Parts: sequence; structure tokens; C-alpha cells
Amino acid sequence: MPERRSSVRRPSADASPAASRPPPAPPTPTGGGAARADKITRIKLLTMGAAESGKSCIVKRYCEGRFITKYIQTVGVDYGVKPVDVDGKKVRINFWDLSGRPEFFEIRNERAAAFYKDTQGALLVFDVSERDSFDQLEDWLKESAKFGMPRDLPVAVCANKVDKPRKVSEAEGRQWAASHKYDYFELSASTGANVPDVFECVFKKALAKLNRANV
Ligand SMILES: Nc1nc2c(ncn2[C@@H]2O[C@H](COP(=O)(O)OP(=O)(O)OP(=O)(O)O)[C@@H](O)[C@H]2O)c(=O)[nH]1
Ligand SMILES: [Mg+2]
Repeated sequence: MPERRSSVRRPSADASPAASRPPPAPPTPTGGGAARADKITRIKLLTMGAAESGKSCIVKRYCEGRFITKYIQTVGVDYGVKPVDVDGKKVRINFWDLSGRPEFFEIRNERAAAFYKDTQGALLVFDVSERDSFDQLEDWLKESAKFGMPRDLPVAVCANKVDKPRKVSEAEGRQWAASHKYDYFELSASTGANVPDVFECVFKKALAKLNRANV
């Protein structure tokens, strides 16, 4: 099992807004290092999507193997690191778990923070039991594109909460993802169904892309 250095941080309820204490500067991908054994390969992974769609729970399920039923909103952004093996190579994943709340729009798009920039992969999450969260997917693409998300980024659309009664069918979700040439997964952070598959898919594609860029 890979060593876990830290899980995604959750600010305490009385924590000051993330704007006043931003997370560390985005780690720079290894540049020419992906193909070299002496450098650590880093993948910056973003999670984005509507508030309460389950982004933080998906990351927590993957990193810690547990699920929390209580809703604790992400304040601006949560940041965490986890070393993993991808195709036999040791890779350090930098998780950038964005808040989906409209009031954090400015924090998400602060120039200095550059959350969308220098990213190697993204999870675009919606809640199959909340139609609005599906309808907002296009807005997330617009926001991320406007604020610097690379255009050819490996993206996995995550249809989360499949343990609940649905308002969005699997066919609709798949069709939307296919129309953007994104991967699509039906998952539940609650049961854990398909959660590792999503991450594995994005990590593999991100690493392959880094390796191609470094030859
Ligand atoms: N039934 C069910 N509930 C879930 C699932 N995933 C998340 N939840 C619940 O949905 C609520 C929101 O989860 P979060 O992970 O905090 O949502 P978020 O997208 O990070 O929200 P913001 O940080 O505000 O953007 C919490 O009460 C979770 O327990 C799931 O797969 N099934
Ligand atoms: Mg969150």
C-alpha cells in the first residue's frame, strides 16, 4: 500500500477563508524529469463540479478509504499529497480539491493561485440525484478554460452518488462525456464503487502525456 503523507486538508469550521491563507504554490511538474529516474514525477489533479456533488468525499474515499456523511464544505480549495504507483512508476499526486460554491469563484480564479493552470488531470463531478449539478457541467468547463486549464487535459466525468435515486440517467451522462471526448465513470463515494478506477484512468493518461512531452 502506498505511504500516505497527508490527506486532503479540511479547514476547521472557524478557519479563516482560504483567500487569506492560500495553499502552497502549485508544484511544478517535473518537466524533463518524467523520463528520468532521479526526479520525482508529480501529477496535479483537480476536482471540480457543483457544491455538494461529492468531490471531497471522492478524494477522501480514494486517499483514506472512508466516507463521511456529514457535509463539510470546502473553503476555497483543499490540498493534499499522496504517493502512488502508476504503471510501475512512483508518482506523487497533488490533489487540488476546489469548492463548488459560487461564493468561492474569485478564490478559484485568483491569478496568483492559478488553480486551473499547470494541471495534468481533472475530475469533473456531478451528482446523479441532483439535475442542477449535471446542468452546470458546461459552466465548469467554461470557467476552467477561461482561467487557464490546459485544453487537452485528461478529464474523467464522475457521475457520483449512484447509490441514490437518480435524476440523471447513465445514458445521458455517458452521452455528455462522449460529446467532449472525456472518460465517464459511474461511482459512489459512499459505497466506494468504481472510485479507484477513476483515479487510475486519469493518472495513467496524465503520466503518458507527461512522458510524451518529455521525449
Ligand atoms: N449518498 C451519497 N452521499 C454522498 C456521496 N458522495 C458524497 N455524499 C454526500 O454529499 C455531501 C457533499 O459531499 P462533499 O464531498 O463535501 O461535496 P463537495 O462537492 O466537496 O462540496 P463543496 O466542497 O461544497 O464543493 C456530503 O454530505 C456527503 O456525505 C455518495 O456517493 N453517496
Ligand atoms: Mg468539497
